Amino acid sequence: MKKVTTALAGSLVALAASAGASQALTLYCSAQEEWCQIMARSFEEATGIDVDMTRKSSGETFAQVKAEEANPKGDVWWGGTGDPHLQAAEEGLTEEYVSPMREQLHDWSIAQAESAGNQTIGIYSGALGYGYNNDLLAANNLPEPACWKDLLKPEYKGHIQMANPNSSGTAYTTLATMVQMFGEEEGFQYMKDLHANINQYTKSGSAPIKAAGLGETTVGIVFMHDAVAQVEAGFPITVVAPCEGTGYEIGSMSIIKGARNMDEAKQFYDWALSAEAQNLALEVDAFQVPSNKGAQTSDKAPDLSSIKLIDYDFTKYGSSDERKRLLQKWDEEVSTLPQ
Ligand code: S7P
Repeated sequence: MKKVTTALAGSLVALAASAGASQALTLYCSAQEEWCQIMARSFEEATGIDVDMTRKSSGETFAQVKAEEANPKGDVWWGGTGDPHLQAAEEGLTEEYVSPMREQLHDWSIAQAESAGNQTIGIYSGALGYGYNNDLLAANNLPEPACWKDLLKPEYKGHIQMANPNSSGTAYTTLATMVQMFGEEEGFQYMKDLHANINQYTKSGSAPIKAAGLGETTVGIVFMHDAVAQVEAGFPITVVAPCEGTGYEIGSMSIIKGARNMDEAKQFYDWALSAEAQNLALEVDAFQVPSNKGAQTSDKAPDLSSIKLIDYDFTKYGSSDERKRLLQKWDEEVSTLPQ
């Protein structure tokens, strides 16, 4: 594996050198900032190609790619939940590409690509859950929550934070998970009852657990790996895999249709699928499960095989009509309710 990835990096450097010094790549990144930074800088080092990286949440990046459709400015969209990548594929915003690295990937990553005409691919996976601040929970005499439905108890009023599902892939995954787990009517009732306990809808999906770490909210609804990152950073957080079961993401990558730097985009894409590139996650405490079979999963990463995962329907909930419909319904029926 090492030989393959070293050879890959070598040929990327040679390609970059032969094409002159003015190469550049515009990268839209929707994973956590530190991971985005190390990916950008390491690709620059491996290839000599300058990377102009912007970090935005998944829903925000989708909106930007859509807004730039007639005049694309980005080359690659790396990271973020798979649903908006699938929507982008369906709306013709991303480019079909079959990477030679594909044989190194897990089936779930390839399935994501095949379901979208090879216009996206899975780069990592992670389960949804929540985390709570142990000190705040004790100080407020709150019971330890263990299930999704625990979060609806009136004593949690003002203690729970989550992101806005329009901007955040994490929060859209939460909404789609409730609809799949409880059915549409009960799922929306869940979101309405939860709304009564929410203190703030943030823009970014991981912000609620960072706030919990700092003692600004008791509970943050996030991907479990983002809660583990706070534990590793030394904050008094307990990570919860909800008792009813939970949804999960296939974090994805897509090449933007009409990319100005298509060769560089494909080089980044191939490199980002290598075990070497995916192992960079370990250097920045990113605890997702990588899609390259040879990449390492941190021993601190939530063990997906021991979590009750629902059979998340990525095709349906990543479809343009369904994502738009659910977001509009949440805007009209949930976000407008008094708290
Ligand atoms: O922080 C990592 C992560 O949870 O963030 C991505 C997320 O979609 C981006 O944040 P938003 O929720 O704000 O969109 C996930 O893909 C990733 O695992």
